[in-house]
Amino acid sequence: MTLKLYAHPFSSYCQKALTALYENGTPFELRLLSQDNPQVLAEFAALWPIKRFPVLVDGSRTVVEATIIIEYLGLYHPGPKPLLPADPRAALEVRSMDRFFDNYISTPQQKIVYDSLRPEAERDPRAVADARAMLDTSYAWLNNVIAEREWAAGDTFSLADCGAGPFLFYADWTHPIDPAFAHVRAYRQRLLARPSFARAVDEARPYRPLFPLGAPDRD
Ligand SMILES: N[C@@H](CCC(=O)N[C@@H](CS)C(=O)NCC(=O)O)C(=O)O
Repeated sequence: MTLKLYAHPFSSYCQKALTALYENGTPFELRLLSQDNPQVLAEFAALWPIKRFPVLVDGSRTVVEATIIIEYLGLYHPGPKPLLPADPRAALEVRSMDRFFDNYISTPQQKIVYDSLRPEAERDPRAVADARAMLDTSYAWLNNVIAEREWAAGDTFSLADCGAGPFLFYADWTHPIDPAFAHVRAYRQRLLARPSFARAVDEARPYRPLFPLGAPDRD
């Protein structure tokens, strides 16, 4: 039974799941979420009324949330490169870093972008300022942590790096990482050089004009 991923290549959370799939060479069918594919959109809405993507379908099973999709793949469709350590104590550090990237890099980054899409009168400058402050705090914290590590949780590329790639990618476009955070910038470059994430970035290139704040001419 072919795995189906309901996703869009330009979406950061989809790139998180795609990086895991590419990392392990896991075969799947992309169900592209696009206004040009009303049938796919209808299937997606029926599968997950919350309508956040990606969503993975494995036979009769629907799996939501990028982190859970990656954990699910490791359990039911393992490949050559496990993205969570077998040792539960080591896995805790990976999960902790995964939560950091979701909650304190991606969430404030998305808040800034979604705010920019609202009509002027409905924007929330205070929330945007708070989100920018959170990103600065997160960059500073990460700069210390990643100074000692090649990957988010140590020497091995993991679940946490699958999210770190797209989230730092778009966070830097949204709220540039100050050159003072040299370790974060170097880590972002290591992620961009990782073939699995580089493939996701390349597949999303045609969609760059869609970036609401304007995509910079780099990366
Ligand atoms: N908690 C979800 C978040 C997924 C998410 O926010 N996806 C974005 C695309 S990157 C989305 O669905 N946006 C559509 C919307 O907000 O309506 C996960 O971890 O998968």
